[in-house]
Amino acid sequence: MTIIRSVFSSDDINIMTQLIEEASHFKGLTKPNPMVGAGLVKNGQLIASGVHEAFGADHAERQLFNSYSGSFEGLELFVTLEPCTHYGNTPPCNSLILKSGIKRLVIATLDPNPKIETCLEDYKAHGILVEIGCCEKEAIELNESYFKRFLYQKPFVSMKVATTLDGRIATASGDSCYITSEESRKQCHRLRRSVDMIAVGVDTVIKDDPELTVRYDLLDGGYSQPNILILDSSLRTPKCSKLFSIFDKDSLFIATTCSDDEWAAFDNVATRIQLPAVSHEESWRHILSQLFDYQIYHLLIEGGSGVFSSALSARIVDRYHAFMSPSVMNDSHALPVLKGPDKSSLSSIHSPVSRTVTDLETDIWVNCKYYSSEQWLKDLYAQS
Ligand code: AOF
Ligand code: ZN
Repeated sequence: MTIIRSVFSSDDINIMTQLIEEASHFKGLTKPNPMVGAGLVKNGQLIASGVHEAFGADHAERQLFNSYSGSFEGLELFVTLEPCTHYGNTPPCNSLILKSGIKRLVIATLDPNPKIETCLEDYKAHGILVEIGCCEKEAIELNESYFKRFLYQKPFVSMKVATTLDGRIATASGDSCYITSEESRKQCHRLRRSVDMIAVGVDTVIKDDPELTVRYDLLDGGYSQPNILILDSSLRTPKCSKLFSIFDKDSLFIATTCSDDEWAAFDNVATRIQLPAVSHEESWRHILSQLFDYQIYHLLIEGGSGVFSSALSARIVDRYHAFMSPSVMNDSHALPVLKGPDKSSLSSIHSPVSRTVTDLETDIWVNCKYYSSEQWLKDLYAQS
């Protein structure tokens, strides 16, 4: 079916932008389901809104309809994602909408979930004008790991680095606590609670013995601790690492090329991601496809330099978060953030499609996006 996307007024865009913003406050609470916002509009004004607040809770549309007690006659409904048509954790939202009496339905973007049927004709038959495409790129960005999961069957990959202004992540002796400000670190923990898994290399585990947990009381309110992945081809992870006392076998994964005999010592404490003997760069493809089978839809890479470099070389990174302190080390032996192969030319520079810059106390946070929202939209509409 060819779906025509409409052109929208600035009032429409403002309303959808507000709903996307309201939905985004629940980042990390709805996963693996999407964040969704819905609003009722009268004479160009948003008069009531609803959001999807947690996995398994009412969808945004139902939350809105339950909280609104006025008449629906002649109202418009705005939704940041196409309404569902299936019985899942909750009954379908399209039947609520069909019998509501609204006159116009504005949808930011179609839903890539194959369970959802696009039923534009049904809305039309009930006298509802449907318009699609209002703030569609923003709506995709709101749920980027959800869209990647259904469009490409791959986990979304983010990478987070904390550096000095001269791009160093630790002193020559390995000291890195802490280069960035407390505000930067808090933001990093917010990032952690929004993902399904954090990945680090075995050298980081050996040198730093990290906990990789969400702290600063940021788990209060129903958030969950992400799973952990250690990239450790020859199984050098020390059994006394803190990670083993914090995480159990179901939440701690090790990607390795080791033999069954070598693995035996870890079998009761970690889940194995078995890799073929290929380069680190090539191994990412195998890692991501196995993680996807474990329902890992958003992976956050946290170090160290070798892991960052192989992920960038493999072109698997969708977002690069650089938390940068304005200080410099000015020491050529200090650890650089990247240790890529020495083959770059200006034409091979890895440039993002877009980026935002945010002040965090003394630091800046550069958030680079590498995927093309336009391409994702093309692929979404080609599939529907
Ligand atoms: C949500 N929240 O507000 C909307 C969703 O697991 P279920 O039964 O709740 O269904 C999840 C699917 O419902 C989800 O993948 C998406 O296709 C659709 N819409 N989901 O979690 C919402 N509107
Ligand atoms: Zn629904």
